[in-house]
Amino acid sequence: MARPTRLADPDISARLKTLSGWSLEAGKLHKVFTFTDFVEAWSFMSAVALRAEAMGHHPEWSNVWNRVTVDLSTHDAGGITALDFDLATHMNAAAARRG
Ligand code: H2B
Repeated sequence: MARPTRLADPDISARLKTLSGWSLEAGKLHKVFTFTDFVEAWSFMSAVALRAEAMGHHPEWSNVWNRVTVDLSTHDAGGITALDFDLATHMNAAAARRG
């Protein structure tokens, strides 16, 4: 699969406006997801991990009990690409399904 190229800053800003809860931090798409408990947080991570693997695109993330902190960028492209926005959109949907 052809890898996408990095997006320009104005494009990133425009796309961020349509993506609930995400911001630009240190050149990456950043969001902290909070769930009711650890099981919900881990369930979210499990579901997203399978999607990420299928995409061949993997998040930088960490978990503390009910909290999952995520930073997305495309290492191969040296910045943020459409793949990061695809994964971020999927994460928002996966989180919404878990309240
Ligand atoms: N994940 C992320 N976030 N960025 C990448 O550039 C990337 C990846 N590259 N997952 C993929 C794996 C690449 O190394 C493999 C060969 O597809």
